[in-house]
Amino acid sequence: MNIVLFDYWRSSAAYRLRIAFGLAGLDFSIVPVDLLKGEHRGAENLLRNPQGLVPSVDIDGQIMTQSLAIIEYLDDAGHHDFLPKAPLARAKCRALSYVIAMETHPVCNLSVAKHAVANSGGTMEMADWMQHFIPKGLNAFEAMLEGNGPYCMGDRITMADLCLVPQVYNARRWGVDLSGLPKINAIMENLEKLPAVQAAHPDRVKPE
Ligand SMILES: N[C@@H](CCC(=O)N[C@@H](CS)C(=O)NCC(=O)O)C(=O)O
Repeated sequence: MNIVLFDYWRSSAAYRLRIAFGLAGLDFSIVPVDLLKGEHRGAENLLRNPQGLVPSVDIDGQIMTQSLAIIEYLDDAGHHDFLPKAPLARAKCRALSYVIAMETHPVCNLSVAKHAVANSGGTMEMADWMQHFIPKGLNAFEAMLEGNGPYCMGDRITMADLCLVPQVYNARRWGVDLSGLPKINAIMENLEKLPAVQAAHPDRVKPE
C-alpha cells in the first residue's frame, strides 16, 4: 500500500492520522502543506481537498479527506481496529471523538480564531479564544469517560485517543490549565509512552 499524507506539522487532524498510520504499522510519506504560507488555499491542495484544508491522503491513488472518515476507513478495510466492535461501545467511541473533532477543534481552527480575534476590536487575543473553547470540550470529554483507562475506551486504543492526543497538545500550546482533568491526564500518560504516538508528535515531523 502506498500512502502519502498531505500534512501540516501542527494540524490536529493530520496528527490524528500520523498516529493512526503508526499504530496500524502502515508506512507513509509526508508532503508538507504550509498553512502559514497559505498553501492549503492553493490550486494543488484544492484539487485534493476542495475545502482548502489539511490533511488529505493519497492511498494507492485514491484521494481521501476528513481525518475521522479516513480512520474509519482504515478500520473498515481491516488495516487496524480503531473502533470497538460492539455497537454501543462503537457509538460511545464516536461520541467522544466528535466532542473534539466536531465541536472543539473546528472553532479553534486557525482561520476561525484569527477572524474572531481580528474582529474583536482589540479586546481579545488568540490565547483568550483558545482558553475559552478548549476547556469546554475537554471538560465534557473528561465527564464522558466511563472506565478507568488505560485508554479512553478501556484496554484498546481507539479513534477517541487519536482525537485526544492532538487536542491536549493544543491545550498545552495555548496555556490551558489541565490540572482538573485527572482521567485525561492519566490516559495521556499512557498514550505518550507509545512509540507511534511519540513519532507523530509535531516536533518530530516539523519541516526543517
Ligand atoms: N474535519 C477536518 C478538519 C480539517 C481541518 O480543520 N484542518 C485544519 C488544520 S487542523 C486546516 O486545514 N486549517 C486551515 C485553515 O483554518 O485555514 C478533518 O478532520 O480532516
